[in-house]
Parts: sequence; C-alpha cells; structure tokens
Amino acid sequence: MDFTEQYKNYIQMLENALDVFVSERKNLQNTVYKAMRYSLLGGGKRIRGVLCLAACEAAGGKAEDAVPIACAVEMIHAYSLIHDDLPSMDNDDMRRGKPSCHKAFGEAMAILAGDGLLSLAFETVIKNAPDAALAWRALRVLAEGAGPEGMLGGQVVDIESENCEIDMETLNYLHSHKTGALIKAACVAGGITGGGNDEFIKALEKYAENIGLAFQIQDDVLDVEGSAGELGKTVGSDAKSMKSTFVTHMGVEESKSAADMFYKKAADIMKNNGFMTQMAEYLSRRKN
Ligand code: GRG
Repeated sequence: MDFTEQYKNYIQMLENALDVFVSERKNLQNTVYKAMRYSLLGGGKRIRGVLCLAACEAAGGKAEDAVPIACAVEMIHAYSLIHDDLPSMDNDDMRRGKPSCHKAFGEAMAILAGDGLLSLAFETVIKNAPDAALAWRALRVLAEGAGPEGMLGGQVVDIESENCEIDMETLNYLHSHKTGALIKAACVAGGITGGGNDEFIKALEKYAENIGLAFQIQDDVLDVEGSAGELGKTVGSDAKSMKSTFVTHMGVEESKSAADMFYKKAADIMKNNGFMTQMAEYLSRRKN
C-alpha cells in the first residue's frame, strides 16, 4: 500500500471511530454534543491521530488497538483549537474553513464543548482500549502532554508573551509545549500501545520533537505567506497580535530552511519505517 492510501486508511479509521465515540444523544444536553461534533468531525489533517496509529504499527502492534488513544488525541486537539479561538484567547472567527465553534454555538457552549472533548478523550480510552496496562501508560503520557507541563503550559507562555519580544529560548520553550507536546504524546502513546521497547519509544520521542518543531516553524511561515482559503483560518494573526515568531527571529527564508532541516532529521530517525519517513516528507510540503 502506498503512503497516500495508507494515510487515507488511517483517517478513515479515525473518522469512523470518532463518529461513534462522539455520537449525538437523545438527552437534554445534546447541544454540547452537536458543538463537539461540529469542531471535531469532517475537517483537519488528523496528523496527530495518524501519527499515533502509525507509531503503534511501527512499534509492532495493530493500528486498530491504538484507535481509542488516537481518537483521544484528536479530541484533545479539537478542544485546544476551540478554546484557542475564543475571544479571550486568540479571538479567531474561522477554523477549518468554517466559523469557529463560539461563532456557531456561542461562547458558553464552545467552552463547554472544549471541556466535554477533554473529558471524553480520557473516558474513551478507559472504556475502549484493549489492554488496560498499556492504556494506563499511554494515558499518563497523554495527560502530561495535554496539561500544564505540556500543551496547556505552552499556551500560558504564549498568552503571557503577547505584545512583548521574547528570546529564542522562550520561543522554543513555548512551541515545544504548545504545539510539540501533543504531537510527541501522540507518537509515544501510539508506540506504547504497540508494545514498543524503551529504545524505540526514545526514538519516537526524538522523531516527534523534530516534527513538532518543524511543524510550528512552518506554521509561522504559513501565517505570513499562506492564503486564508488554503489554511481555512485567518492569516497574519501573529503580526496582528504582535507575536514573536520564528519568522520575526530568523526571517522567512531561514525559517523555511530550518523547518526542512528538522523534517529531514525526523525522517532520518525513523529511516527504517517507510510510513513515518514519508509522513515527515508529506508534512514538509503542507500548505495548510
Ligand atoms: C487552549 C489549552 C489550550 C491550548 C491551545 C494547540 C493550541 C494550544 C492552539 C492552536 C493554535 C495554533 C494555530 C497553533 C499552531 C500550530 C497548530 C497546533 C496548528 C493547528 O494544527 P493542525 O494544522 O490543525 O494540525 P488541523 O485543523 O489540521 O487539525
């Protein structure tokens, strides 16, 4: 099976399962499920979920076994995007080519939809993972990656860095947490679910760190050079909120070279795994 076909297969596995895990309910609180489904389904590249399934297979496991944890990763990612778009945070009206959750459902319901996805992520793994001992370890990785020592911590630094210049060390810290931590958690949790040994888990960590960094540098470049149509969100938002980015530190061309270099490093770390290598190459060409 070639890369594109495999990627589509993984996405299909995720979409099918997410549709079931976050199905609408015949109860009085169904509006929150509608808002959760609105933000979670039918959009997004699913790179974190796909990396999680691929890492599980690369570690020697079956991708199906990692579906609950990969879905949990995508739920946590969707929650972070909903909350990040809120007026009190980045105040973005568009996400994945449509009105952001608070624009479609109001602010209170968007906050609750984000909270709901975060809780449901953990509930989903607890109820559906095939191996409780492996799931316990994977959940620990996911909780740490999402929380105040991970993605949420990065968001705190991001908010406190608005309208002030930050040095490269702080910028790296910010992004290795805000963007990198969940990507790393996705890979590591997948590897654990697949029964990977310590050495392989360490390799996955390194791979994911390089992917996460490259991904964020590229995000900063796309915010300057990308089109709203392709990105499905507002462009130029970093400059508007006077954020220090890799582009403001290094310029566009140097940022592009740095992103390429980190993607190549990632590919090299997983050179024995075709899909993981090609994933790094695929991401290096992304336009959204
Ligand atoms: C609110 C706790 C909390 C955290 C928010 C991840 C995050 C932290 C905010 C997202 C803001 C942002 C645009 C970050 C840049 C990198 C990034 C995570 C982009 C969005 O991820 P993609 O491109 O999105 O994988 P899709 O839509 O494809 O899933």
